[in-house]
Amino acid sequence: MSDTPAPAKKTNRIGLEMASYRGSKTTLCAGCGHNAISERIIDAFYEMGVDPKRVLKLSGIGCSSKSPAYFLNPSHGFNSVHGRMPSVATGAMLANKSMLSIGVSGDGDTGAIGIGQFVHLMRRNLPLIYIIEDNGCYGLTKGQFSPTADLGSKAKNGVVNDLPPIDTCALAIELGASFVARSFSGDKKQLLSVLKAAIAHRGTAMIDVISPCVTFNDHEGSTKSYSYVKDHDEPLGEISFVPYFEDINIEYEPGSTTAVKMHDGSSLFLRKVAEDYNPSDKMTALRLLHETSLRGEFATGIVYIEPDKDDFIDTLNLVDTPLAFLTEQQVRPPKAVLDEIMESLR
Ligand SMILES: Cc1ncc(C[n+]2csc(CCOP(=O)(O)OP(=O)(O)O)c2C)c(N)n1
Ligand code: SF4
Ligand SMILES: [Mg+2]
Repeated sequence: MSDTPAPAKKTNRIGLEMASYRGSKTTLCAGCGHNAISERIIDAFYEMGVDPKRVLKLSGIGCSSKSPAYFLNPSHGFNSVHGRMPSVATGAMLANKSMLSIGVSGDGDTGAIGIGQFVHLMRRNLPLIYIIEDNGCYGLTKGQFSPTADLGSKAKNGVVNDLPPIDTCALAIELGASFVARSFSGDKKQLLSVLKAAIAHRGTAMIDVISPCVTFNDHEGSTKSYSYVKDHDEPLGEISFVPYFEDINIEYEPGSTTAVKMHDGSSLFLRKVAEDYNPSDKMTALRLLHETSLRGEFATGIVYIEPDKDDFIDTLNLVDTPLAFLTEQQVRPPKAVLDEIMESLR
């Protein structure tokens, strides 16, 4: 028997092992894009050293909305009603603004039944990482077209979609979201950088992740299959993210790189493919989304960013102490004030 001590387990900067960021075993189909996204979420929160007990996981209904069970087990979670996650997230963040919220939705959950809630979430800029696991179909109810399915896309049974898609990124930019990205579940490196930047962002970070449904939407004729997305992915450039707790030690050419200072002091470097692409310009971002979609392509990366925009909590001018921690005496007006109000109503 060897008396060599077992090697110490690897921990992150707050002393937690990767196991503290994992969730329950997935019940989704093997190969589902949603599982790869859960893996990247685990990596991003571990590498950023976020305390999972400070995290609130939210979702609606769908295969995608089951995902929060498969990451960050020690976090708080609320699996809400179909399309209604934004209102639950809003209530939760107003009650306790010290939490870091991550919501997972589907393209059906967001683009169909939940579109009304999505619209108001984006215009409020609530601090929330909002991920759409976008497979262009209702996976949980056996593959019907969702509102992000492309015009002319074919279902497994041969039916052709005759409605134009909603581009959730364009909609989010138009409505006022301050961080809008598109990625692909099969692009580990890009998705991890986008997620880390979203963790550092304060405001709504809307990430549409194309995430193929291997059971109902991965055949020829689908524009959300693994092979179609691999052939039509147009990365906007390379993303390097340096968290505030690390030294900036990356090489970049100033001429072709945009450096963005994040709310928490982290740095985001966007090495552009197209020289004229400016992710802080709304019109450029909307034009890019429109032009790539006309070519049947997906632009991936951070499409739009406005790191200093006031979020919903700032707009409401809440007291410093999270509302959930205020005492009864602090929230109830004194009797004299109530008497005065009553008197004024006579
Ligand atoms: C109020 C209500 N209407 C309809 C349903 C049925 N339903 C469950 S999941 C779903 C769509 C899921 O699609 P999506 O959000 O894209 O998630 P995916 O399963 O594709 O990940 C529907 C219509 C429901 N659960 N509740
Ligand atoms: S049905 Fe589709 S979306 Fe649902 S778990 Fe299976 S592969 Fe994923
Ligand atoms: Mg879906």
